[in-house]
Amino acid sequence: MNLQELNRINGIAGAVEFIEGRGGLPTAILHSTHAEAVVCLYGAQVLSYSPKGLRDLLWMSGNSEFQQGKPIRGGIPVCFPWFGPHVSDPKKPQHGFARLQLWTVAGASVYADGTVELRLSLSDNEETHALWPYAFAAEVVIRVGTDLDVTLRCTNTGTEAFTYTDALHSYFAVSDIGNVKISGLQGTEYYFGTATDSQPQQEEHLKIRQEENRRYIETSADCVIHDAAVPGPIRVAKRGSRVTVVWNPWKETAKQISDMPDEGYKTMICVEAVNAYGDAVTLQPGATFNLGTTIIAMQ
Ligand code: TA6
Repeated sequence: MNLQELNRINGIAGAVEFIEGRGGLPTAILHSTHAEAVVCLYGAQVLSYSPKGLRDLLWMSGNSEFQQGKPIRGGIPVCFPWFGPHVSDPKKPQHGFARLQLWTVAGASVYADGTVELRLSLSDNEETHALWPYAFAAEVVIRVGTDLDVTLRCTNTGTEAFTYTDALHSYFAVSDIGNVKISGLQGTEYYFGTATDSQPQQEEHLKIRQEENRRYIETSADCVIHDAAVPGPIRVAKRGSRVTVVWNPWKETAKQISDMPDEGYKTMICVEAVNAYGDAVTLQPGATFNLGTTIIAMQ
């Protein structure tokens, strides 16, 4: 569907507009009474979320390529149907294929309170069958209002059960990583990097002083990102997830990430709602599962 048709069928005057975005990728601009958001149809990826009068809460890499076949580095990448490397075939794309597919617009709405909703869908096709042999219907529902709410819904449309892992891999913009502390994870067990033993977080606040790739297990708690240089912390809530990942690549790893500026690690932190490790999702034929995250600017 070209942009003209997209706008004719799903556009809503003053609220939902489809444009040719960066790299020529079809992109939706969502204007609600409360906030503005930009969503790329490639990957069903939220690229930015700016509540009225506030900065963009999401981080986007200045080196992101916006090119089909490559992931977009920033915003909220959708990882599905696996999180991280594929368990048995490292040649398959990291974090699954959802962020590398062009999603279809399933609909858009404006609610009475001014919230704007965009629904994007993806179902199995030749490319997904080559990577994962199951029949599915996935939907990403993005609600832009006083908060940003994103749901990844997956239905098993086939005749056999399947198991998948997934994530809403949110990148948050921060003034400087040295100003940041994250609350909500005290006492929660986590695995650090490749460690095989977990340990509980002792501190009330997690401060990032080195490369961090922490996989917190058995937690559905909200996290709050405090930034000493920015008034109003960001609350990150989630649904349908028992794993939270906190990631910052720090200096050396950032240099090895081609689509991240060397200094990019200083202005971002990922706090991710995940189903993985002991928390994978198994769906029987006809069953549906929702993973959701809500991002709230606290003022
Ligand atoms: O969620 C953390 C993580 O899995 C890290 O291990 C790191 O690789 C990151 O995601 C980014 O992955 P990407 O494939 O987007 O480079």
